[in-house]
Amino acid sequence: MAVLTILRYPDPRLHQLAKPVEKFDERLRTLVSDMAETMYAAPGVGLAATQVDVHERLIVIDVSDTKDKLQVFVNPEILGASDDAKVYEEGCLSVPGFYEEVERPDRVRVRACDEHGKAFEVDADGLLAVCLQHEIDHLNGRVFVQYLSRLKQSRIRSKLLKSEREVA
Ligand code: QAP
Ligand code: CO
Repeated sequence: MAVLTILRYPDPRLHQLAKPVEKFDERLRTLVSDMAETMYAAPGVGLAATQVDVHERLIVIDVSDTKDKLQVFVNPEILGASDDAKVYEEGCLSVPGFYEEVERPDRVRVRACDEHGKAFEVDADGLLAVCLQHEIDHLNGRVFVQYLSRLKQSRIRSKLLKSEREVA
């Protein structure tokens, strides 16, 4: 088990398109457990492989209060989304300290595989629906700040670049 390094916006690697997972092997299961450990350590509710610089279609999510309900989505696909949308205040482990309102479909139906290659489908609403859409965006190279105005994006970008310089 290992806590992995999380890429920070505006790292260009956050905009890479992730490739489908082809082999459901021990390497994949080690990555799943390292990503789960990384998410719980943060702490966060969701993490996409892209955020740990692995450009494969894999997400871990735990939206439970007790933090004991890990959900693994390999090669997730959005099959359908509700017409009605909802605004949610989102954050991101790759954009630490920033929370902004984003509007997305209220409910989504997602098909994925677990870490053993077994296919399943979920009808998600509430936080799980937001989280699935946010994390699938990461796999497609999209960070939630890209839904904000150019002005907000550039403010967030320069504040994070400045805090990186201060740490160095
Ligand atoms: C994505 O985000 C998400 O800024 C997961 O300083 C967020 O786990 C989906 C976090 C909101 C739905 C709603 C953020 C931790 C965690 C921070 C996260 C921070 C520390 C974000
Ligand atoms: Co994120």
